[in-house]
Amino acid sequence: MNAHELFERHPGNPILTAGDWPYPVNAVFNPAAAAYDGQTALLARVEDRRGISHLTVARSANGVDGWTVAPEPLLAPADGIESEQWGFEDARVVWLDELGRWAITCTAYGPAGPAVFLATTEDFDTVERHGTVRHPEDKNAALLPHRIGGRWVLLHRPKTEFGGGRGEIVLSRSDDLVSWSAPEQVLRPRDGAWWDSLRIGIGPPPLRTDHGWLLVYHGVKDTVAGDMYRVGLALLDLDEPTHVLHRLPTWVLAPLADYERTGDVPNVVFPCGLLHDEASDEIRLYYGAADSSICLATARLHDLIEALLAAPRET
Ligand code: BMA
Repeated sequence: MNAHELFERHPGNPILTAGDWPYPVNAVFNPAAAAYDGQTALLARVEDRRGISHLTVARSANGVDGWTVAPEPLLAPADGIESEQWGFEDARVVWLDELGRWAITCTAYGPAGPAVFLATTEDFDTVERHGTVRHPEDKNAALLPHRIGGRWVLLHRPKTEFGGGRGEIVLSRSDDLVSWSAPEQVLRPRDGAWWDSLRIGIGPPPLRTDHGWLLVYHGVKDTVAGDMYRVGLALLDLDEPTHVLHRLPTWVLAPLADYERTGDVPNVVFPCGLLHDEASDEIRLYYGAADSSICLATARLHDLIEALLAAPRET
């Protein structure tokens, strides 16, 4: 593997597969991550053998192995609700101090297309459903952990003819997590041959650092062999997150390992979870590989910030 990559794959990858599930499933991938109760909790996307996804919690003391997978989904499509009839996908989880709860943003998939769905939990055992917060087509959403200028901020990726048609990252603001302002542009796909030229979307909820919000995002390029999903970094202004301070030109993680190149959807690395350990400065990035398994890559936050601060604002 490339010695110059900022992220290092865990030697135990893939750390979770369909075979680890206590009931029959097709694939487990694209997990959200939370440090909860002295453990790592992952909220995995689980695709069943109909092709419909739900979200299930896996817990581990060290975040690497010894996982206990819950016997029941935390969030699964309810009978009779059309907007979620094809499942819940790709969760992001963030702790909201003000509410004393974890916010879960995920994709609810139905005939109108993918929409952004909000739920909250205190313990990853039960959820409160808050419903659709962004209508189709919209996905890849996460809240910032606290209000900015008195308002909640949701990063998301609409794809409608009225805005965001190019698959760009935007943000919307809310007083109450119910009504949302018109989307404001944050980061756009690059042009032409760039690795992130087809569309982009956030990865995990942005991490607050002294230098700005660390945004880990996925970028897609269309090739004659199909779409290629890679991972990049940007740094957003802490007080005005529409303001991009720096954006790395090169990707930081690409599908190179066999388990990323081969699977239900080849050539996909898709991160939805990030944990930072302040004592060791380790960043743990939890990602889906080839829409088939759950993997872990690690880096030092210091190295990521150093690389970003040396990068231009936009390229
Ligand atoms: C995106 C999302 C992800 C998936 C990726 C690759 O559009 O649906 O869930 O991992 O495609 O198939």
